[in-house]
Amino acid sequence: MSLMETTIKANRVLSTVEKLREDFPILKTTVHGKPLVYLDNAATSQRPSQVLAAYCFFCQSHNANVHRGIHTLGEQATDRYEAARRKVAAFIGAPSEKTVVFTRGTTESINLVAYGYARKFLKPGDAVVLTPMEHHANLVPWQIVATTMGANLRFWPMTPEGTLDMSAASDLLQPPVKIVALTHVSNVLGTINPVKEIARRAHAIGAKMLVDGAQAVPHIPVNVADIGCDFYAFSAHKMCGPTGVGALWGREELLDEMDPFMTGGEMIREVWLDHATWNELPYKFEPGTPPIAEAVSMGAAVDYLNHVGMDWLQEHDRQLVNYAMNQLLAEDGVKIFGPQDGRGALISFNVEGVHPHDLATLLDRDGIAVRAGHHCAQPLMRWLGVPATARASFYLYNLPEEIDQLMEGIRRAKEVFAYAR
Ligand code: 7TS
Repeated sequence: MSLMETTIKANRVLSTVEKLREDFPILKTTVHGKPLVYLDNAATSQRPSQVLAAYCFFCQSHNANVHRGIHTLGEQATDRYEAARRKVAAFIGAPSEKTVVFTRGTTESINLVAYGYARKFLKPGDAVVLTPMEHHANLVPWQIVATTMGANLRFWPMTPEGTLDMSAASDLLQPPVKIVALTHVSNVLGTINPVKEIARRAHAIGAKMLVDGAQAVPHIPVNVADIGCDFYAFSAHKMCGPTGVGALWGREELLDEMDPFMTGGEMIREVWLDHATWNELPYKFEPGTPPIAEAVSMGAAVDYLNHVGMDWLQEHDRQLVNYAMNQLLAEDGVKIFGPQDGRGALISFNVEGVHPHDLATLLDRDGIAVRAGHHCAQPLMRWLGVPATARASFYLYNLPEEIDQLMEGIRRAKEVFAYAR
């Protein structure tokens, strides 16, 4: 591509961002008297007016419980809840909407597989393969289920730059491995894992594969059929949607064989005093009153991301991350964690002589929101040899100027701490 074409493309991306920012009322907020610079999108993203309006409209016009009432509002609520499921299913390339279960989010989706599938099918001596870069949500449920079932956990070795060492695959993926569970995109390293290749290799030994897509679905076009995995988990609140809702996609035959994780109303077909039978998919896994307005707004978030365009979003993320990466690499005393290329829309880093918590506190005074801490990945922090990192994470409304402000904030923090020493 010529320089001119590149510039035109970059300008188009920028003017689009300026327009998109108008959709996010919170971006006009000030923090400590400074305009908000929101760089904590990997923790949760902001919501556009369209998604907020969808929530309000549902509550004002169609609020009722779902799958129960013969009355008009009940039918309208059910129609909208099921329409949201169809949107979510189409967004991730799910072959059937029956295979999309609404949950409270990624954490619950993974627990559903660990308790509903693994606790039923794992046998003593079986193994579950995980990676050291997992969020606790994709580690602790497996620890508990493996202990209960007498199974073992195996961990995929990583290269020094924080990618999976693919040369270890043949040794690692051997019977008695029954489940491989890994993140699509690391919430600390930004690493994008080769999930398609790993699914193929897992299936070659008869293992099932779960992908934690919490950091992927908001940022990259995801197609579960193309990946070829067995389960895929994600949350609405990192993709312009509300908290309290997310989804699990699973292969129909596996969801059929699985036990329910939680039981009660709605997930049953028939109940006697001493036993019960289960409802059809996906209701077997949706006990009680679901997060109805939240699911409807998750559907609105999908509409919004489709309107923005996932290909555009991916390119925008790539430009922002490259811009931030180049600046951070050029800054004295900054150490970056994770691969330099081919990464997701976030960068974890530390500044020499400044604790990440102090850095985040100083940045907050300038209105800049970043996360500092272990990012719910304590084993990964040990692997990195640090107690914590700072992390800047980007989304569709972030601008290069905001990265410039981050860099200025980092420089000010360096000065404060040089002076303090
Ligand atoms: N998996 C990954 C890869 C994540 O990044 C997160 C949340 C979860 C699972 C859990 O998602 P939840 O919606 O069920 O909470 N990650 C983060 C983060 O990096 N900072 O705050 C939350």
